[in-house]
Amino acid sequence: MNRNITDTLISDGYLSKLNIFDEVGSTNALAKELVQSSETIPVLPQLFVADMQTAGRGRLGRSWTSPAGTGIWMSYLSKPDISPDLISGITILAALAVTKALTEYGSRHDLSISPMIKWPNDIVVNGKKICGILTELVSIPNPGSYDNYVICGIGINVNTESFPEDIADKATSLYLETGKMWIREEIIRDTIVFLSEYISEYEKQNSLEFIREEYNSYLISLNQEVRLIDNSSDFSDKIYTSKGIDATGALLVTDPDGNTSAVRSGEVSVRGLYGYT
Ligand code: BT5
Repeated sequence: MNRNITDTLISDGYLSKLNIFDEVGSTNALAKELVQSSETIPVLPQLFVADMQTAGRGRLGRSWTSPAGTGIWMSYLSKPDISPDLISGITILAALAVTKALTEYGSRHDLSISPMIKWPNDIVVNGKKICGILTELVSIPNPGSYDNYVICGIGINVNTESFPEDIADKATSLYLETGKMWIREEIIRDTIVFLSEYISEYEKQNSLEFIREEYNSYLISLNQEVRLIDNSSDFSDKIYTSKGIDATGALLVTDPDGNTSAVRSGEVSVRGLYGYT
C-alpha cells in the first residue's frame, strides 16, 4: 500500500496511529487484541488495514472473503463518548461514510457508480454487495465502570476480478462495476474522514438526526415493499413498506394496516421482495 495518501489521516489529525499489514487473520480481531492486552488506554483512534485476511469475519460467525491486493479490509478503533446503546449507530454512520466516499470518488474520476445502502450494514451496487460492515463493542472493566471501545470493521471489494462460487452471484466490486481499477488509498482516506467527522457530531448530539435524511436518500427499498426475515415472531410473514431510519438508526416500517414499527438493527434483516436486495 502507498502510505503517502493514507498517512495524511495522521498529519490531518484524523488518526493517532495507522497499522498496515500484508496479511492478518482479521483486522477486527487485531484491534480487539490490542484493547484487551493493553494495560493503559492505547492511542486512539487507530486504523488497522490489511492487504489480505485469512479469517475475515462477517456477522453471526459468517466469514468474509478477503483476498490479497484487491480489497479494503480495515478496522477503525475508537472510544467514542456515547452510551453503549448508541453503538449500533456507528454502523449507520460507517455505511453512509463509505457510500459518500465511493460516490465522491466516482464523480472525481468521472466514473458512473451509484452505491446504495442496504440497512443496516451493507452497501450494494446494481443489486450486489460491494461492502459489508461489522461493528463490535469491547468493554473493559475499570474501577467502578467500563471502558467501551468500538471496532468498526469495513470490507470493500475494490479491484476484485472474480469471486468464489459461493458468493459469485451476490458480490461485486468497484472494478467489475466500472471497468476501471480504483485507488484503494483514496477510498480509505475519504471514508475515514467522513466517519470520524460523523462520530464527532454523534458524540455531541447523541442522535442520528443530522444524517437521517441524507442516509435515507441512499437507502435501498425506501418506500418500497420489504419482507423482514428471521427471528422471533412479531415481524415475520408480513409485507411491510420501508420508511427509512429514525434518529436512533432503527428502520421504520409500516404494515398493511398502516401501523408503524421500528426495527432495531440485529433483530431482523430486510429483503426486498424481488432478488437479493
Ligand atoms: C458483513 O457481514 O457484511 C460484515 C463484513 C465485515 C468485513 C470486515 S473486513 C475488515 C474487518 N475485519 C473482519 O474480520 N471483518 C471486517 P454479514 O452481513 O454477516 O455478511 C457476510 C456474508 O457476506 C457472507 O456470509 C457471504 O455470503 C457474503 N460475503 C462474504 N465475503 C464477501 C465479499 N468479499 N463480498 C461480498 N459478500 C461477501
